[in-house]
Amino acid sequence: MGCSASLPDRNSTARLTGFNSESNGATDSKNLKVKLVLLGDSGVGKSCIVLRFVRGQFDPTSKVTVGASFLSQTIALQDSSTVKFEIWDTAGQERYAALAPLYYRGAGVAVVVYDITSPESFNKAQYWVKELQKHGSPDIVMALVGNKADLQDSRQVPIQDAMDYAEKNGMFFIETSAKTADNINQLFEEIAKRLPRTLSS
Ligand SMILES: Nc1nc2c(ncn2[C@@H]2O[C@H](COP(=O)(O)OP(=O)(O)OP(=O)(O)O)[C@@H](O)[C@H]2O)c(=O)[nH]1
Ligand SMILES: [Mg+2]
Repeated sequence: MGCSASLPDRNSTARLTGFNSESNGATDSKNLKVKLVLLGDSGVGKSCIVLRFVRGQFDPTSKVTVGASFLSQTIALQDSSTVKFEIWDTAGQERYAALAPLYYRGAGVAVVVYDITSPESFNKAQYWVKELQKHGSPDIVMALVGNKADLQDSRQVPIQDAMDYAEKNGMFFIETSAKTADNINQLFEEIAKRLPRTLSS
């Protein structure tokens, strides 16, 4: 079973918006709702990151995502504010690349994922960053994520290269492991902290 295949289809409840406050449309900077899109090469672990974040599970036999999958998760921050992430987990296979704009348009957050054992996936991540810079929302919060950090012995993307790239492009950077859960919650918490608080619906 794939990391996304076990998730319920909640497309019908999706709202294709960027930042929004909750509470029936009233301005409420303490309860944000944000559309988040995951982009990156096939096999880097996007669906596994989402499954780990939402369900606390890992699927070593994860199958490729077809089209995209949607699910949501709300987190509470230390200041008692909440952020509801409406997550679009896109398909990384080349044949689905043309669909990506449907998911990143209007997104308040983009999480661009690569695999630390794959330089090709790091190149692909840079392609997505450029694409977002050209066609994404101007105020989009972008995170660069080096996944599979548990595979240190097979590392091929130096952490410094990724840090430098992220800094140059104004992105938040973190290495994660969906397998061990390392830094998965931290990724979403750090994104939540970086969201603009003054926007109303
Ligand atoms: N070792 C290790 N393997 C991982 C990790 N995350 C995912 N994997 C494995 O990588 C493979 C691909 O994971 P997916 O989450 O399905 O990849 P994806 O990015 O969603 O791929 P597409 O849906 O095709 O875009 C699976 O075999 C996972 O078990 C990780 O953190 N560490
Ligand atoms: Mg997937």
